[in-house]
Amino acid sequence: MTSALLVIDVQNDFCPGGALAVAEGDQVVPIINAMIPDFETVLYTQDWHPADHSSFAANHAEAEPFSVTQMPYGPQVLWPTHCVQGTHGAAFHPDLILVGDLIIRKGFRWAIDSYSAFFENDHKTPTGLTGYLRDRGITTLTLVGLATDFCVAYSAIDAAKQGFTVTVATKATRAIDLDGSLAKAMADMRAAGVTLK
Ligand code: VGL
Ligand code: ZN
Repeated sequence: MTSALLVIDVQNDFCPGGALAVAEGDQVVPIINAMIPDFETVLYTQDWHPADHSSFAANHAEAEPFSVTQMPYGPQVLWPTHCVQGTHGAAFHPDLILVGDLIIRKGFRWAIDSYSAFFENDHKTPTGLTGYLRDRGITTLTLVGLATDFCVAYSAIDAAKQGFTVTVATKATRAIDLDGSLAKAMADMRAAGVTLK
């Protein structure tokens, strides 16, 4: 069994004071830092949007942040502008230890959002992470980071569907919790065979 730690979106905009702040988002940083030495391989994702990204409410006439719109690939929450490429908000939390083998950026195509580290929100366009992990002989993943009910959950479910053995270390995650999204994400992860620890 070769295992890796997959650190999801621990970026300034998801921490208190950020554009899409997750309550207590920064509290995962010391917990993740303490876990890192236990893993031979550490991978990170970075939400990385162009300023005109179609997932931003500001780029839709009269749309409120946190409303839902219909995209060609299905329903999409319209978010406050966040994690714009090259900005402070898109940078990793300054205290996060970056010892990584790989940083995978996602959400950089104007027309499509990407919550999952594996597939964009059409559930079809691959990021290449599956191939990377298989090539490295990695079979087992532990996921941590932000936010539990969006990027962590989507990544965990896709990883399980791709045949990886997946654990989410919930002490090292925090949630947005939009309209019951956390309870739904927990149920969906369990149904997909993800271990919640
Ligand atoms: C995320 C909403 C929009 C996340 C990213 O990292 O969970 N959520 N973009
Ligand atoms: Zn985003």
